[in-house]
Amino acid sequence: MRTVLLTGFEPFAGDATNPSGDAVRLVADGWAGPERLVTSVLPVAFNAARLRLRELIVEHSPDVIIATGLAGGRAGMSVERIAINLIDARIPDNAGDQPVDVPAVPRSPAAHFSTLPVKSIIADIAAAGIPASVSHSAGTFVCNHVMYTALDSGEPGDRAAGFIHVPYATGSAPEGKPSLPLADIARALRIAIRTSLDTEIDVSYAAGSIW
Ligand code: PCA
Repeated sequence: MRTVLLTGFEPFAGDATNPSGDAVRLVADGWAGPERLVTSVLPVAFNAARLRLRELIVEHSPDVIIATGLAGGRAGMSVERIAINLIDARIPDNAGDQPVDVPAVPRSPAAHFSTLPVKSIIADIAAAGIPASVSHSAGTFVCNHVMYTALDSGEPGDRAAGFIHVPYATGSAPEGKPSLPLADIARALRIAIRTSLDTEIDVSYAAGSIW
């Protein structure tokens, strides 16, 4: 039986909630298989998140890893294409660490591309009426670090791994910030899981940006 690992994050930066962790809990509650779904809400801390993710990978040998986090201010589901080997934390993480200008993993490649079917996921989420787009930067904070860790762990070809940033959830978004209902964020993640399991070769269509 194939195993999917889906992660979200706990709240950070003084927020009361994190829609990524909340949506992951919703997906876990409603999961009916047939694949095995393992979920985890990770700490927003560089070292602890990396350690926890690596433990989960060793324990469960997932075939698909979809890590998620909040990108407050983005308007829809934002499927990340690339993780870079760089930490430049603008704020301290939840453990009080604020590394600046250091590699995520010393002596590892400068970057890793997502091995999820990024464009198929975006097309399928959009077809369900939920806004989704490709992103070419997961930032330089804990989300990028977790995406890099997921892609830097294990032999390439073993599994599909990547990251999806979610917007604020309606009701907990700061004034004037874009949001989606939490139920739609969870629905989009369910679609991303199914598409990742079912797609062998990603579709190709123009979805890049000029700047
Ligand atoms: N978003 C942050 C870290 C945790 C989260 O949900 C990020 O984008 O790095």
